[in-house]
Amino acid sequence: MNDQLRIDELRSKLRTYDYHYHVLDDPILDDEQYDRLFRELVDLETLHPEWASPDSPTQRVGGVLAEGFDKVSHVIPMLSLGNVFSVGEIAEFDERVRAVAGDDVAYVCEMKIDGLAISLHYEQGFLVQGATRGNGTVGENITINLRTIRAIPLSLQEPQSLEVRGEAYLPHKSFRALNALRQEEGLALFANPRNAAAGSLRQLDPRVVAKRGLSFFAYALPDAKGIVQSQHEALLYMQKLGFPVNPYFALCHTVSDIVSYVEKAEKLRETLPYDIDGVVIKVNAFSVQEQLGYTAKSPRFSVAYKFTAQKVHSRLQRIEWSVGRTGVVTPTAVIEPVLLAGTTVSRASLHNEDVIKEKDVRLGDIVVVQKAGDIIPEIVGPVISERTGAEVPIDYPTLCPACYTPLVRLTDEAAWRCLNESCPAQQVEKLIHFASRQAMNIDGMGEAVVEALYHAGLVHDVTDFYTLDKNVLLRLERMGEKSASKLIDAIVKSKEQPLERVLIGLGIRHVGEKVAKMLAATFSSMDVLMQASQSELQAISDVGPKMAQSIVQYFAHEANRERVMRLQALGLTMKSTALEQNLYDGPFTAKTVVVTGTFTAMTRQDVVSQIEQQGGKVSSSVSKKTDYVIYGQDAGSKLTKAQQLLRDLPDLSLHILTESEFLTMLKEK
Ligand code: 0OW
Repeated sequence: MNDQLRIDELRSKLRTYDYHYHVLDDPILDDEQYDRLFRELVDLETLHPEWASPDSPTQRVGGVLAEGFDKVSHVIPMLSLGNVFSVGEIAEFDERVRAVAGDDVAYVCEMKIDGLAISLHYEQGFLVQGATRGNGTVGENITINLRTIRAIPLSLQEPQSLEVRGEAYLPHKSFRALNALRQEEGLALFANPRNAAAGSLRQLDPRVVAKRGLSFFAYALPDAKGIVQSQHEALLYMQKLGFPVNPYFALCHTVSDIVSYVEKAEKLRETLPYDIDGVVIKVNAFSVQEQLGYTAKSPRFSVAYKFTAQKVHSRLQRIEWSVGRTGVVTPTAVIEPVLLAGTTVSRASLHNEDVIKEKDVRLGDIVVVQKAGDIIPEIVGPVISERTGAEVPIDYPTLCPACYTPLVRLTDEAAWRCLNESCPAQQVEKLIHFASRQAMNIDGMGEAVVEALYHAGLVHDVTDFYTLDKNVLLRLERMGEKSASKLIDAIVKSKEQPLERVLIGLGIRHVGEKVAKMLAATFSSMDVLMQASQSELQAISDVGPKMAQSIVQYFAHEANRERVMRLQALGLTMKSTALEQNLYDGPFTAKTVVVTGTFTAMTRQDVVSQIEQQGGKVSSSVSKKTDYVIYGQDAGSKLTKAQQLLRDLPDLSLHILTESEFLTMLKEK
């Protein structure tokens, strides 16, 4: 093959590989093969400068070191976007659009890439200029830097002359690598990928930019020149021209379509390999976009819904009081539905009376609602400036909302409690908890079924679950034949749940998942655990005195012991994991240990069996292979040999331990 043909073939191959890797995010060649082809093309182009071409893949990193960047003006301004933060504001945007465009309007929603807005100009299909947004009308000519971004095509699939706009951004992977490098070089780290992208594109040396791993998503044709008539078509067209377009765009026809897109985007956000900071909502038809036009600052046909900084305002409508399985009465704020971090929120936690008093939250207040770390939302406090004087202070109930027993507040607690053991609300909560996923995990035994069984008088205590049969279940409304037998099977299956899950299900105060696992891994059966003394329990790491006392008190209670025995009689196996629990996970696992001298706290044999129990090997002589030497009193030559070894070979991984150091390490296990 002659050189010219080979040059054309190499250029086309490398462009295809670039396209797959950077545009389709679907590499079809490994870097080593790519580099080999690239080098062959560079050699051939060096041999034949007459066949140079500006869109050859070898022409990405080139040009002279710039002292600075020339200014370029944007014929069509690159404006910023108006921001919206709530469903209400999305609806207001929609109303404004419909007021002009009528009811037959559609939108395109796109991920709002958190990078740098860029303008790319192509002449006859070749990239001739790349610029930053700047102030919207004047930007910086950073063509030589943008050429290094392999996601940006140097030439188009068609010889079009047009402008494409999009976002240059730094994927998380490149961002982490860049900051790791800066960390090593003692340079200041970039705060976020957006700053890193901006800093990278301002580099004067394109070779530096090329190494940063920047990427690009196209999202607008400022002047579609009649080629396409809508944003949706424009995105598809830019894909056809060879641009990477963010794949999550969608046509939306109503506010609720947009809201569900936003909710999906918020969830997706945690998994995307690049930062997004919201959703861009655009009127789809360009004719309607023209009708709407621009304000001085931003288009009227597009807004950016910004993911909330996790705080929004809403009106506090009322308080609901619920009684938990331990009798604690908890206030839940019912608020006007509001979009918060991707979900529509209508309830938020108010914790307890102290919180209500200290925040001075009143019925009718506009309140600040936040989602701290994506758990249930909470009320931060009232917006005092919005007060009209009509707000009503909140009175904590004095009687249990479920059984009207007077509530009590224990001295050192903030919570008001209902102490009535047979309080229906508490019974139901206990049953729900027992059947729940983290306890006995009885498939199909959700809150609604438990409530129905309880109020039908079919189940009162957790043991009643195991006396249910299908016919009894069929008496429940909306319980069909199939779901009844499935539920019975699930109940029977739950009998095999291990001891730790039964302990969680019983809801012993202060005993959560972690401690339940500890107990089940320490005691060989429920019976042994039920006899355990306070000191035996406290000897277990993570079991404090309060917890040990709560466990002893629980089993000292006749009714609780009877419940456990009834559950055993009903076939629950409550298998302990102490037996098969993998003891081989201590500091001496797979270690070679020499024991020497006499011990006080335990016999020498105890020391040996403790080590062997962890899968350690006890040997009689000290060598370079010894990991530990444990010595008691009157330790002899073995200890001196170990000390000599350490003097000769300071890097030897040999540790010499006194008896008490050994005991401390055992405790830490
Ligand atoms: N950041 C983005 C994005 C986008 C503009 C152009 C036409 C209407 C607004 O992902 N997907 N789509 C647009 O469309 N703009 C975006 O970002 C803008 C650019 C300038 C300020 C915003 O970051």
